[in-house]
Amino acid sequence: MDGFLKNDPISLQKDILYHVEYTVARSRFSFDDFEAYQALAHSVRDRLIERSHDTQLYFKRKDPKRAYFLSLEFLMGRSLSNSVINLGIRDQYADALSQLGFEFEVLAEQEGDAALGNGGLARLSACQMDSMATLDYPAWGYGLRYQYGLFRQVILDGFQHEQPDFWLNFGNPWETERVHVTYPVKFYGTVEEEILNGQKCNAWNPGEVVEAVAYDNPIPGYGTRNTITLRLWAGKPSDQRDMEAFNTGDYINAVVSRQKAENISSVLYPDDRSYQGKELRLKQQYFFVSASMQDIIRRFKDAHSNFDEFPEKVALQLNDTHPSLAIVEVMRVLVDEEHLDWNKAWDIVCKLFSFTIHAVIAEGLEKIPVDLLGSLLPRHLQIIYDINFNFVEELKKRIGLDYDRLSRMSIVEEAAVKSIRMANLSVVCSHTVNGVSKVHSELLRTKLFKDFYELWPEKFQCKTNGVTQRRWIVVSNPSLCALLSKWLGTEAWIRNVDLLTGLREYAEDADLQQEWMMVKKVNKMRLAEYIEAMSGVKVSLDAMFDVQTKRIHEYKRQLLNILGIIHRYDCIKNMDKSQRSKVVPRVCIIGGKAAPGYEVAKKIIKLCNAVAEKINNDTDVGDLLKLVFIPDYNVSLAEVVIPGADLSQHLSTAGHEASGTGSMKFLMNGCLLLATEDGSTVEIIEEIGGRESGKCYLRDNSLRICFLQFLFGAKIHEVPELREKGPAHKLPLQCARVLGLIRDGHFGFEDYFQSLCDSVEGDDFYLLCSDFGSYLEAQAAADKAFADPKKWTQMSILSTAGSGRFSSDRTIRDYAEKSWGIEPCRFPSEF
Ligand code: 26V
Repeated sequence: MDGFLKNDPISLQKDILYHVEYTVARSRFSFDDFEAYQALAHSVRDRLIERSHDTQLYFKRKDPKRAYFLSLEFLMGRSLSNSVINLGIRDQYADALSQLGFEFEVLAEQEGDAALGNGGLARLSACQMDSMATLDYPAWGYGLRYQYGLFRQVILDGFQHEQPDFWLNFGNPWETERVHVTYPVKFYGTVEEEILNGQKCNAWNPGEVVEAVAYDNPIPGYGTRNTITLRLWAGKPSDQRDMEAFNTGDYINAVVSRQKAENISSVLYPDDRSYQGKELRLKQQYFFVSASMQDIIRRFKDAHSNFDEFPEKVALQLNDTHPSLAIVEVMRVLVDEEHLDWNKAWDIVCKLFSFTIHAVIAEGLEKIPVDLLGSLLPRHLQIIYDINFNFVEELKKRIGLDYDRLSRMSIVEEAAVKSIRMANLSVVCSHTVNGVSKVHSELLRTKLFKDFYELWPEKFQCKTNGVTQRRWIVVSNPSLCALLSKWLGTEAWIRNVDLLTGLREYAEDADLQQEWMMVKKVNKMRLAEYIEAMSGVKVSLDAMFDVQTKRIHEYKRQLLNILGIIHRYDCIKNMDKSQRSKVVPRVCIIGGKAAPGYEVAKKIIKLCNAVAEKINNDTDVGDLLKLVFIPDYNVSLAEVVIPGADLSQHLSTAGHEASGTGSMKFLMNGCLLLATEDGSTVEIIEEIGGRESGKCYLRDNSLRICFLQFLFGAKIHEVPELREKGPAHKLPLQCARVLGLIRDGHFGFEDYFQSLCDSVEGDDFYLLCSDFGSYLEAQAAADKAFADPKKWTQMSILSTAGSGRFSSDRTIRDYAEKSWGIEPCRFPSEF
């Protein structure tokens, strides 16, 4: 049976007005844009709830093996457009609204972002949820409902300031609080041995209990009725503890403790560089893991009584090590609460987990000090020691008494601060270990987890990341979406992205090229309007829009981009009139947040703003060069920026970017990439042609020299040697001149910027110096290519045409088939 709700414009109008009157509690005769958005969102939510009920009941009936995606971070962005598009009722809503005097797009702009994550890893989780729903997989997402998501970035006088993200202040129409889905989560206390039915067992007497309450967020699939759930946990005080405090007469403290419990899920940690052994962060991890495991085990027990079947019904996906306490928690529940024999429990645990790692360097791997873990989770520490003991004993049998290797592989690190290596724990206990691109997976096998790879080669897999074309084309670039469907003669590419390759045969078609250019222009106009409204800077639509947007990190080398821009500026300043007439005009756009404690990254932001100030006010330069820093870059801004870009930059020092997913979004939107051969760009080159690639879909041979990307810089294997050689001999003249300009105060704040210059002229760890020359060459090649609009457009078409491999649909199918062992379970309906 289909749902109760009808989707014709009249029914939709009635629903919206109903929600204006009774949910938003405004008069249906007088409400503003925000209130209209709220009512609209509630009307969409009704439809999502209906579908999610149908999906859950269907899953319950079929009882397939389910996958649970555990992640501390989800960068969902906005939900409205994505939901109505996936439900297939966007146009009906637009009609309904226009009859009420509202414009859909205007209302969509009222929504704030759900920014419960930092960067790549978190947006990847969101893309993957969309693919799991669309491909009808019986899957759940689990995470934390932070009260404050990623901080808002405000730029004052060119400096980054952080402000809290009060995203829940105006309510969140997408979530449903499940007051009856709550679980107690225990912390601290002691462990005592007890005898139960003649058996020795361990009893954990906690010192604190916090209640986890579920908030469900529906994730609709596209072209299917299936709507899966992202369940996020929030902390609330446990009744149990309050009662005790109340009984002892400590009423005030009992009430104050309410606040303390909510603290657990109050704020997202905004630093994605290193683990600082903070107790609150560990508490968040366990809180989320414990609630999720209780929920998953309860669902299993509803239909099954024998834990032998657990791995046949449950697949658990660890998104990096952040949720890896889940391994220990399942062991604890099976042994201490379900009273399974240790070996039996261990057999079960080893069949459950698949682990994906997003880090590249050993320093990026999470370690938890034993003292901290032992005080917060005393029983878990014991279990980890036991797992490690068994593992090391087994290892000795396999490799003998190679103590160096044994200590490298041990889960426990015996260093100045004794710690638990969460990555080693995850590798030992998971049946698959995934890298996020080919080069990253190779790096895991040969460097980061070499010892483990030699022991268990079969565990290691590659699951190259992908992004969802629903969000990154259909939602964010409706003009391109329409154009693609028209030329491919079908909308089927939205579910089957491989069909995009069909565009290749029209890449030289003059009509397509014309329409393609128009689409790009419309998107550039939208971006230009945003830039002017935000910064007052007017940009020319004829200029090449050159974008680098991502978190600010030294390894991502935004500094290289800025040095290149200063070089370009300097060149223009030194040209005569006739030379200037030949310059290809550029609008350089940089955006991204620096972790609040990351001083170098904050300096880079200030430098960018200082250089922008100088260039944008220089009348000699005019439209030939503009530089814009976009503050508070987030998912919804990305939806404006990416479709409007001609060129996008991915400049990581080779070997430092595990994958990179931004490049895939730009590629889908027909942008050309200027990139190092790192992470996923290596595969993008393989797929759509480039330097040294056999594949090249350009039929005009003279174009072979143009390629589809502009690649530059040291390759991964060259990096160690270049670092060894040091920078002194390789400081190119142009680089020295640019650094000189900064040091001499051309952009002000010279004292503040000295250390940035020192880092390049000093040890140059990130190889800005050595890559500078080839970076400028790649930039020159991009200028040359842009000067020929037909060729550029052809390359742009081929970029979109070749982007299918980088859809998260492919990634998720890979996970389902090779890691999770699950199959689609589609609700039987004409959605
Ligand atoms: C680390 C930490 C450490 C301290 C506590 C907070 C926190 C939060 C997140 C992280 C890990 C960030 C890792 C990350 O985002 N990696 C990126 O993952 C992308 C998806 O696989 C990949 O494309 C990027 O190359 C990789 O940098």
